[in-house]
Amino acid sequence: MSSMLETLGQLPFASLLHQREGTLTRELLQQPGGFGLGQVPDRLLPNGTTTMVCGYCSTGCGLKIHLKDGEAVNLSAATSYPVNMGMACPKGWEALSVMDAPDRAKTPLLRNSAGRLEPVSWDVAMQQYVQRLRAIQDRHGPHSVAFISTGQMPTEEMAFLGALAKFGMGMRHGDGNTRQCMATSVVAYKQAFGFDAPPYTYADFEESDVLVFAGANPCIAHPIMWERVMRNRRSPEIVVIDPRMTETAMYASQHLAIKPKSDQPLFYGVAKLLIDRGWIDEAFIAASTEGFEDFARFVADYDLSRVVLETGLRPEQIERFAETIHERDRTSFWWTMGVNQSYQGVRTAQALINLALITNNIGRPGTGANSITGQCNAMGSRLFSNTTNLLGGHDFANPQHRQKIAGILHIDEQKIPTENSWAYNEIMEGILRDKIKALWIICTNTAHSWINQNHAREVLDRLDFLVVQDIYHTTETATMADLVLPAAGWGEKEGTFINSERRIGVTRKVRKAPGQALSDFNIFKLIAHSWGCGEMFARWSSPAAVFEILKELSRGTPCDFTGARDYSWIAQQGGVQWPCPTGMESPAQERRLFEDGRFFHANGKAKLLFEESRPMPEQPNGEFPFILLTGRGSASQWHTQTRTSKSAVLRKLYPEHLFVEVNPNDARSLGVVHNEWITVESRRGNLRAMALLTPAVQRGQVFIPMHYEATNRLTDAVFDPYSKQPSYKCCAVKLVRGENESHHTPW
Ligand SMILES: Nc1nc2c(c(=O)[nH]1)N[C@H]1C(S)=C(S)[C@@H](COP(=O)(O)OP(=O)(O)OC[C@H]3O[C@@H](n4cnc5c(=O)[nH]c(N)nc54)[C@H](O)[C@@H]3O)O[C@H]1N2
Ligand SMILES: Nc1nc2c(c(=O)[nH]1)N[C@H]1C(S)=C(S)[C@@H](COP(=O)(O)OP(=O)(O)OC[C@H]3O[C@@H](n4cnc5c(=O)[nH]c(N)nc54)[C@H](O)[C@@H]3O)O[C@H]1N2
Ligand code: SF4
Ligand SMILES: [Mo]
Repeated sequence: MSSMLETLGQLPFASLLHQREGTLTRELLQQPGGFGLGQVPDRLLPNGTTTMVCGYCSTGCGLKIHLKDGEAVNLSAATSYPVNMGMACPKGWEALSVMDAPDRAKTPLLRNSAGRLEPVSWDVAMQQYVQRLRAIQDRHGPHSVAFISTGQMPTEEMAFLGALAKFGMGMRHGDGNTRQCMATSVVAYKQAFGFDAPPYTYADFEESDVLVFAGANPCIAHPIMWERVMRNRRSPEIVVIDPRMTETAMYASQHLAIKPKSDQPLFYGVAKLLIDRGWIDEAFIAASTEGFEDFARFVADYDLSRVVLETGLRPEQIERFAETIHERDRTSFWWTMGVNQSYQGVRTAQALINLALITNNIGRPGTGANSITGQCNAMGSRLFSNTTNLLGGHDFANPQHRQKIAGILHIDEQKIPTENSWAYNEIMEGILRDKIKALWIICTNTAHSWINQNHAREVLDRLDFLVVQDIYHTTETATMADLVLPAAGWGEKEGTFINSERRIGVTRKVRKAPGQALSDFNIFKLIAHSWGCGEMFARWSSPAAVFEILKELSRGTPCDFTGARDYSWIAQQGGVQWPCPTGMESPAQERRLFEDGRFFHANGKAKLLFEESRPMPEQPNGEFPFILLTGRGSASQWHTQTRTSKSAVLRKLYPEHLFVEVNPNDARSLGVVHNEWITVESRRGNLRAMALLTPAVQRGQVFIPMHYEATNRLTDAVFDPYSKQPSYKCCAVKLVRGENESHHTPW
C-alpha cells in the first residue's frame, strides 16, 4: 500500500490521502479546483449561464445552464447554438434532474467474501484493481485483460482510457459500445471514401429537395435533427424506408415498407433503374469514382421483378423512388440502425453510398451519403477511443502511423500494439475460450444491451474479475461486477464531444459529483499512477491539456482540428466542425466534405463497393412465424434507461410497461387483444410484454423497444462480417397467449 501512495505522491492530493488514512473524503473531493488532479481543474463555473452540449444523442444540442453559486440550478435550450436554435427534446430538458438519483455510485464497491458488494475507499479499490489485474496478466499474459468502452464520454476521457489500457497497461483488446451502433458506418465510409467521414452539415436537412431516410426514425431518435427537416422550405420529398410505419414514416411523402433486411436489393434495383435510364452523372462518375463498370454489370441482375419479390414493394413504388431522385436536383441519403445493425450492414450502407455517388449527390448543399450517428460522442469514440483505430483515425498495423503517434505522445513505439483489437463479439468469445480472464467495462451496460443476453450474462459470469465504471451502482452490469468504480457524469466534468455533423462541442462541470465519485478522467489518472505508468501520462494533466494532445494527433489527417483554439473559443463559436486546420479563415462557418469531388483514397476517388445480398440468417418458420424488430421506443427513453428512468417527467412520457407492437390482423388470428400480456419467445429466450395492437407493424412482424432488459433475451447473435456489428433488428419469434398475469417484466 505504501508504495502505491508513494506513486501517488506525484499527485497533489496524495498528502491528503495520508492524512485521512488513505481515504478520499468528501472534503477532499470538494476542494476548489477539482481534486487537485488537474492543472486546469474541472472547476465549477461562477454565477450566470454557460452553454454546453447535451450528453445524450449525437445531435449535440447546446443547452444553456443556469448557475447559482457555481452550481447548475436549471437549464434551457440555447437559442444561439447553431445546432438546435432554441429547441431541445425531453431528455435534454431533463438532463440535470437524472443526476440526483439515490442509486448514484458514491464510493467504490468491492465484492466481499460473502459475495456482496460493499463500499471501500479509493485506495483499497486501486489496490485491488492493480493486484487482481496484474495477477491475471502475470498468469495468462497481458492480453488476457480487456476493456469495453463507450460513445458517451468526452473525447479526452476516451483517448486517455485507450492510451492507458493499451500503451500503459499492455492490453491489446478493447472495443466500444459503438460496435453495436456505428461500426458498419465506419467500415462503409473507410472502404468507400478512404476515411471515416460523414460528409454533411445539418443545413443539408434544410437544403435538400429529397430526403431519403433508410432504417432511421429521427422523430424519436434524433428529434431536433427532425426539427431541422421541418425547417426545409424547398417542399422536399421525404422518402422513408422502414418496415414499420414509424413516426417519421407518417410524415413521409413516400413510405417504402420493405421486408426487413431487403434494403440492399432495393438500392441495387434503384441503381439499375438509374443506370438503365441514363439518370446518372457520367462525368462525376469518371472523375471521382472507381469501379463503375463492375458495379453496372453487377446490378444488371437486379431487375424490377427480382427486387419486387425480395422487398415486397410494388414496382411503381420502386420506380417512383428512382424518378424522385432523378427529377429533383438535390437528394440527401440518411441512414441509421435499420441499415447498420445487420448481418450485411456494410454492403447495405455502401449500396446507399453508391446511389449518392452515381447521381453526384455528394459535396453539394442538400445532398450526401449521410450516416446519422447515435451517442453524444460516438464520433469522438470512432476517432479517438484507440480501439479499432489507433488514436486520431490512424492504423495500428501501419508502422508510420505508430511512429507518428509514439512521437507525439513521447512514448516508446514498442508500447503500441501492431495488431488490431478483437471486436466486442470476439472479446466475448475470447472469454468463453479462456483467452480473456478480466474485463473492465466503462460507461456501457453490457448485461442489458449486448445481443442474446442469456449467453452474454453467462459469458460475463465466467470472468475472474469484472470491473464496472458507471455513474449508478444498480445497472445490470454493475450488479454483476467484482469492483465498481463510481464515476462523475455529464455536467460533473469537462471535455468535448463530436456530434453527427463532425462538430466539436464543449461540456462543462456545472455540479459536483456525489460522494467520492470521480470524473472518468480522474479515475484513469488514478489508475495510471496506481499501475505505475503515471510518468507516461505526465502531460495528460487535465482534459484541456489532453485536448491539445488530441489536436496534435489530428494534424494532417482529414479530421485535423489544430485550428480549434481552446474550450472557451470553441464554445464562443457554437462548436466547430472538423476539418478545422490551423489558419482556417472562417472556422465558425458550416462545412460539408467532398465539395471538390476528391475523396480520401490515394487516387482521390471514391470506391463503388457491392456484393450479392443474402437472406436473413434466421428465417421465420412454422414454429417461430414472426420477425422481431427492435429499436428506440420513445423520445424520452435512453437506451438501458439507467438515466432516463430517474426523471419523473420522462417516466410520464413513455409507456409504463414493456410492450410488443402486433399487427391487428395477426392479433385477431391469434385471439390476442389490446393490452393483453403475452409471451414472446425466440430460440434463445422469452419475455412477457403487453400487446399493443397497431397497423404500424406489418403482418408477420412485431416490434419491441430496446429500452427493457428483457428485449435482448430474444435477439440472435449474428454479425456483419466486415464491421462485426450485431444484427439486432431481425430474428424469428413466436407469440404465445397465456392467462393475464399480474406480474410483468420490469425494466
Ligand atoms: N430517444 C432516444 N433517442 C436515441 C437513442 C435512444 O436510446 N433513445 N439512442 C441513440 C443511438 S445510440 C442511436 S444508434 C440512434 C438510433 O436511431 P435509429 O436508428 O433511428 O433508431 P432505431 O429505432 O434503433 O432504428 C431505426 C429503424 O430501423 C427500422 N428497421 C429495422 N429493420 C430494418 C430494415 O431491415 N431495414 C430498414 N430500412 N429499417 C429497419 C426500425 O423499424 C426502426 O424504426 O438513436 C439515438 N437517439
Ligand atoms: N435489441 C437491441 N439492442 C440494442 C440496440 C437495438 O437497437 N436493439 N441498440 C444498440 C445501440 S445502437 C447502442 S448505442 C447500445 C447502447 O447500450 P449501452 O451503452 O449499454 O446503453 P446505455 O444505457 O447508454 O449505457 C451507458 C452506461 O453508462 C453509464 N454512464 C452514463 N454516463 C456516464 C459517464 O459519464 N461515465 C461513466 N463511467 N458511466 C456513465 C450509464 O449509467 C449506463 O449504465 O445498445 C445496443 N443494443
Ligand atoms: S435531441 Fe439529442 S442532443 Fe438534443 S436535447 Fe435531445 S437528446 Fe439532447
Ligand atoms: Mo447507438
